[in-house]
Amino acid sequence: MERYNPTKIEEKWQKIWETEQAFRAEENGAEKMYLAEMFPYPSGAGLHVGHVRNFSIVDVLARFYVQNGKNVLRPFGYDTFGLPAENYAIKTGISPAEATKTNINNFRKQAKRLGFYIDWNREINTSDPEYYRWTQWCFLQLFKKGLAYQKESYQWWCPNDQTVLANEQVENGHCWRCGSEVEKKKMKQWFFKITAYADELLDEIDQLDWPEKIKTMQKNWIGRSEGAKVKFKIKHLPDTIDIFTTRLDTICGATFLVLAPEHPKIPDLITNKTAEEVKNYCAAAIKKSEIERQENKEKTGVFTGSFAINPATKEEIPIWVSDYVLINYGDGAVMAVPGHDERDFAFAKQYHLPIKQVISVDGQPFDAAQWQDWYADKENGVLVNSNEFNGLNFQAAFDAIAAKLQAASAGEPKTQYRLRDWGISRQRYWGCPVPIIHCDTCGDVPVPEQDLPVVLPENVVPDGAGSPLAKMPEFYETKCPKCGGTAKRETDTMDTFVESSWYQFRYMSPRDDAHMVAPEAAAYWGQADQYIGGIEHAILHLLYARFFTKLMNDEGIVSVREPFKQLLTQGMVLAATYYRESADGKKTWFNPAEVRVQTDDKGRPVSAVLEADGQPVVIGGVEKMSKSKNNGVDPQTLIEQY
Ligand code: ANZ
Ligand code: ZN
Repeated sequence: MERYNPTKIEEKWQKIWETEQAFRAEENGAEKMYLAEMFPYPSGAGLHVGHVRNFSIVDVLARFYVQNGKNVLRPFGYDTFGLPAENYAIKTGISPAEATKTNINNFRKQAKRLGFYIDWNREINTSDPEYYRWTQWCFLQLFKKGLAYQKESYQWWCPNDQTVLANEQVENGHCWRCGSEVEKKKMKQWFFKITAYADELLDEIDQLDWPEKIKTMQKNWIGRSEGAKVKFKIKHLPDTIDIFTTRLDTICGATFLVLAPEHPKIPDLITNKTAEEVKNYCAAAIKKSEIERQENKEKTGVFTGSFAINPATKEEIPIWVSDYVLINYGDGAVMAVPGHDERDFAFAKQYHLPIKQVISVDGQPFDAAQWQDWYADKENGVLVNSNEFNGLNFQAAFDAIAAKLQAASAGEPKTQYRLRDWGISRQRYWGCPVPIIHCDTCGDVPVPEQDLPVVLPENVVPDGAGSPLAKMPEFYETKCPKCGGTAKRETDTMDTFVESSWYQFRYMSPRDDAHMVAPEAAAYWGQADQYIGGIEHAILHLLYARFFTKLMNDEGIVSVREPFKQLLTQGMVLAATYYRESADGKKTWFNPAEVRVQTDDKGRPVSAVLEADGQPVVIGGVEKMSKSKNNGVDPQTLIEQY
């Protein structure tokens, strides 16, 4: 029998598919099915088998639904802005624009060779000015509504990549991309007000046909906490320290306040006697990573020298500073209740501060010398040592205390989120320019819509030392659109996650030069019915894409409020590893393609030799494909073989 010969057969059909545009999608009124993968970053290495796996799943679905009479849209594109392209340019001296072109051509060729069901008429590339002009246009709409704004704040700074990172891009105190330990730096940055959508982003998760695990990750990321804001009057000033607490019921046990070392009111609180010690403490603490500060180690801190008044007891309580309080959460200050919060307990022990019991559970004996887990029990406790609130349970106490504080304008119920506004400024070259002009007279002036896009200069090879745009007068020197005076163009570019937050809608009308998304196309295609990609995007990308969908829906651009109806997260592609170990314990890894494996009668590997010398190699574990283990497989060889 003749063996199936893919090279002979596929070439013929791939030509026919191409000339007949067999995979072209049109808005034709038939029942639609919109399928997409998370679009790839086209690296110089070409397609990885992980890509091939991802795209193949979408391919199978596309062909399945076509056979079932659906009008299938399966587009394809490239996520081209960002640090990897810029770092590659620094290394090779080839501009990101040029490398991107080459890499896209290679990716396209490989994807065509694989014969994927793709509507090639809809190809998009996010670093194409025809694409990012709409990112800029969208930015301007957000700016008008106050949803894009600038503020000075402490930012995560990656010393290696020389750029600011979003909260979401810091993993355990390290840069998500290069792994360097991050620092805090005070800078003026652009933000998107994602927190304005926190409730909706949280509440709508349950309606999504997504893996439970990812839904939970998103919920935790948004992190809604119900509690209260309380104003503690500063004893010697006509001013207050505001705090956020989820345990308002324990307020009569608040025996001191603790401020984050970055707290803006610290200078007003220090005295001649405490100034130096407080300043030194704060300077050292600010340099530490958030993870380091939250670790359960011995607490450190300093007394500011000032006192506040507990609004519930009218007692004078000392104001301290400690690094376990974070500036980015709540009000950057806590009312410390050492009797019922374990961290406050440890702090009070360390500095001999008073510990007061205000919650009792079943009359169990309270011992201020030793922490016990029931001290933190919110469900079963009733109030003690709390004046008129004695005997109340959590909810009753919360309501009564909140009412009393509210009447005295000293506090109110408050919902706090872990989610922060999305910092989108990057002091990097290879990204979408922020379409703002700074004028000394008029302030931040939006670039007029008819002047879009603000084109990123393409012939630039960054050197890794700061933003190249900030060193290019031909880019930043401009005239104010309002008063005509000399003005300076913004040189920050946007986080690449901005581009990938809305591309799924651009696919609907990729060549429309009058709309971000053509209204008829948006109405017809709605949302992606199925979206497929890596688990590594469970939080960042998917949350941002959901946020953008809501923004675009509010602007009347799209007809839906969620971008992806169903989500499938594919796993990692794994492969066997093979190695030899030298006498000093150094391992050399061999690619599976260089190795010949002997198997038993059940097909299980028993031994392996290196093809080149016929000598044995050790069979290692099956692991995620990586350069370090040399177990990657080039899809090209598989294409040729199969
Ligand atoms: C008094 C109290 C008593 C608290 C008690 C807890 C237990 P979640 O649930 O994460 O929202 N807190 C508030 N702001 C903080 C900050 N910037 N840095 C560190 N800790 C902060 O946590 C809310 C609780 O975390 C708040 O309630 C506050 O301590 C602390 F028995 O207030 B609590
Ligand atoms: Zn002006």
